[in-house]
Parts: sequence; C-alpha cells; structure tokens
Amino acid sequence: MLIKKASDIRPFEITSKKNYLNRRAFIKAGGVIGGAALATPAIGAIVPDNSLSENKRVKIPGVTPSEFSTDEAPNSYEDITTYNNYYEFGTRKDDPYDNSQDFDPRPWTITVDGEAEVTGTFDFDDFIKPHDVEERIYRMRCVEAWSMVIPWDGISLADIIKRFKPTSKAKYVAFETLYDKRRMPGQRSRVLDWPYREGLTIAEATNPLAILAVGLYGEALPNQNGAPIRLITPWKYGFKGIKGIVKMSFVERRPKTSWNLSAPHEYGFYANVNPEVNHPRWSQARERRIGAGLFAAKQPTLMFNGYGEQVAHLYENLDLRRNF
Ligand SMILES: Nc1nc2c(c(=O)[nH]1)N[C@H]1C(S)=C(S)[C@@H](COP(=O)(O)O)O[C@H]1N2
Ligand SMILES: [Mo]
Repeated sequence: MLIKKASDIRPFEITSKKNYLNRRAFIKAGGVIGGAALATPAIGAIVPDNSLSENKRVKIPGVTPSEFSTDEAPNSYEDITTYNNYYEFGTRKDDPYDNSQDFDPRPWTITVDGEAEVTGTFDFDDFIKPHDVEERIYRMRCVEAWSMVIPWDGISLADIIKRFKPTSKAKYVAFETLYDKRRMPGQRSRVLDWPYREGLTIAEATNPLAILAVGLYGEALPNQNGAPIRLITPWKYGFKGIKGIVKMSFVERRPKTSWNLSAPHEYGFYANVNPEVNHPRWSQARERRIGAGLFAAKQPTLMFNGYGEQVAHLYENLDLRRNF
C-alpha cells in the first residue's frame, strides 16, 4: 500500500551519499576482545544484554577479524550512533538516538518460516549462538553505503541460513522488523507501511559479505543502530540494512520491500550501489563521506560500493539499469 506519494518523501533522508572503498585487506591484527565488563551476561549469552547496563555499552567477548574488512579508517562511535535512519523512532537523523534510549531489545525472538526444513521461533541468544566452529562473531569493517565506515560485529548470514536447510523452492529471503507501536513510537505515523520489510535473493544472502550484525566497535548493538540484530549488505544502499529483525522467511517469490513499496520508481529491489544509475532526482556518481566536513572533496562512487570482486558475478545476466 502506498501511503505517501513519492514526491512527499525527502529521499535524501533515505538514500546514500555514496561511498568509496579504499582497498580490502586482511586485517591481521585484533583478536579476542575483553570480557563483558559492565553487565554479567546470562550463562551462554554470546552478546550481552545492553539494557542491563547503566550506560548501555557492553563488550562482546571473542570477536574475530573478518577477511573482508576494508582498511579505511572507521568513523567515530559518536558519528555512527548519533546520525541514523530508523523511521520506527522518527524521521530525523537525530531521532533514533533521541527516541530509542528506553527501547528494551530483550526478550527478543526471531521467527524463521517458509521454504526450509528447519523452522520455528528462536530466542535471540539461541539464534546467534555458534552452531559449529566456523560460526563466529566476526568484525567486518565496511564502507556503509551512506558514507560511513563502520566496524560491524556479526555472524555470516550464509552460516545462519545453512542451519535452516532451505528447500529448492527458496529463491529469496525476506526480513521483517518488529511491529510494536508502543515500543516504536515512529510506527504511530504512517510515513511507511509497517512493518519495515527487506529481502535478498538466496545467492545474495549467502554471499560472504552479507552479515547479521549484533554489535559495532566490539560492543552490543545500540538501539538506534538496530538492536539486537540487523542486516548488513555492504554493496547495497543503506536502506537494505533492515534493523530490529524479528522474522526471516524463505520464499519462492520476490518479497515486497519497504522503500520499493513506498517509491517504486526511486527504489528498486536490488538497490546495488551503482554510479551509472542515477536516482531519478539526483546523481549518484559522487559522494561525500559523512564526518569528513562539508568542504571535503567528494569521491567517485564505486560500482557495488567497491565490493565488485565479491559480488559482481551475482548479477552477470541482469540488466542493472532495469534491475536497480
Ligand atoms: N527497520 C528499519 N531498518 C532500517 C531503516 C528504517 O527506517 N527502519 N532505515 C534504513 C536506512 S534508510 C539506512 S541508511 C540504514 C541506516 O543504518 P545506521 O543508522 O545504522 O547507519 O538503516 C536502514 N534500516
Ligand atoms: Mo538510507
């Protein structure tokens, strides 16, 4: 359902000022992050509950550096956690920080359904618990497609998907954000058709760059960044990174996605970063890194946000002008 005319939306609010990726490098440094200092996690909890901590900043123990990280300098914790898009908490960039502090991301469950052998509703702690040695919480510092470099901590979405044994009918994975007007005051406004929805093809979802983030800078995810769990797809525009995920569905047909529903001519299903396809109302060829200052030079936007080596093959037979 279209609730707001495309022309009413301030698209600069939702799309990216695009980005630039230096070069990816194996981050060899790093290793185990210290134990939870501020709150005692429940036995077996991998990511401590930040709502138990006075200042909501709790360390995630045992984060492993990812081989897919960029070596670009990350934005500051302050930039990353005070300049956000999360319409469930308001449409201004400072609203998510201002309005999500009392949000309690526990208890939290994630329902997995659809075309898969294993389905059900899982408590967050069980959902993110590693099921074999390959499954770890990795630190992947990536260039966010709205011009920040963020050291996300998360689990490979491919590893998670493997557990549920999708059937051959599963062509897409669809995600949904929590829908609870009491806890998410922005949902009292009809600025979007709630719940927020996103989706990926199975091939995209199982690409090693796709992660479900549970933290950043080695600490449990702040509410404004999508606590307790959100999607990161570094080669796509920011709006694909759905926050506060409560549902993951394996489906045969392309799922509806929030921004495409809201403004179909402006936001497509794929949303790959592509300097050659302009937004109908502005160029996406150049971008200015957030935090670099208004006078910093704009940088050329790179195809797939610089991650072409990892993802270009996914789109070999697709006309990316039509499939934007
Ligand atoms: N549920 C939900 N997820 C969302 C959004 C939203 O409004 N609601 N905004 C998206 C947009 S437009 C962007 S740019 C990123 C911003 O992520 P960040 O604030 O952590 O940088 O979140 C995405 N995920
Ligand atoms: Mo965005």
